[in-house]
Amino acid sequence: MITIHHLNNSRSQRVLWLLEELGLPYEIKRYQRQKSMQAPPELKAVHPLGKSPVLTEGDLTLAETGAIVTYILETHGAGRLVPERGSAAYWNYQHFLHYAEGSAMPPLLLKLIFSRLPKEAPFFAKPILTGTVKAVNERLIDPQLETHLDHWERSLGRSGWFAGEDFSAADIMMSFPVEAAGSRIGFGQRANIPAFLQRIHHRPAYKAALERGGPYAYA
Ligand SMILES: N[C@@H](CCC(=O)N[C@@H](CS)C(=O)NCC(=O)O)C(=O)O
Repeated sequence: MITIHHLNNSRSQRVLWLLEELGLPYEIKRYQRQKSMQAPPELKAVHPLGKSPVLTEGDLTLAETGAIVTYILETHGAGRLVPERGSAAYWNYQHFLHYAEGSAMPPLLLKLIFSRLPKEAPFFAKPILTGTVKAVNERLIDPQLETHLDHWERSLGRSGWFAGEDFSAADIMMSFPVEAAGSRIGFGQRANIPAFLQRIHHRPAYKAALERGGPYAYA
């Protein structure tokens, strides 16, 4: 039996969604974020990184969403949610599978960390930090994020999905950066990205995963 070590309100939601799309049985072991938003120490007993998601099945303990998604698809997917191997869509799919955590999330994480800095600083440091954060946002983070959003908008313009003509696991992987960008910076005038979000939110498996996983707020 597949077990997902699931931190509330986290990336782990994508794995539950994939399992629901595939109709596979699984169990959830739940962990609650601490006040600091960090995972509780019990997760380190499951995997040394102490992050979620982690999948366990038999003797296997696997961390990192992209690896977990690939494992589930290769061992239990029966070819579903992956474009035809070797096709152009397949390589686009591979791009988004790796890109979601490898390239899209880092600037979004920077944006989140920098936005919290002035709020958490002592009062005398707030003005300096506010100015520094504004400069870093304007010169570094925001232009990078605009480039990422343009890439998503253009890619979704082809079929409404990130890779090929059909919904695939690349869309599940990309959902987290897309949701995070929506709550941190918005999509500007772009239409394809919010339309993608609407489409995924209507999928029965997405809703079923939310019911099992709990509220999800993309903070
Ligand atoms: N790239 C990793 C990121 C894992 C990760 O940072 N997970 C977050 C949940 S969104 C976490 O466990 N945060 C709690 C913490 O860092 O203590 C993946 O996709 O699995």
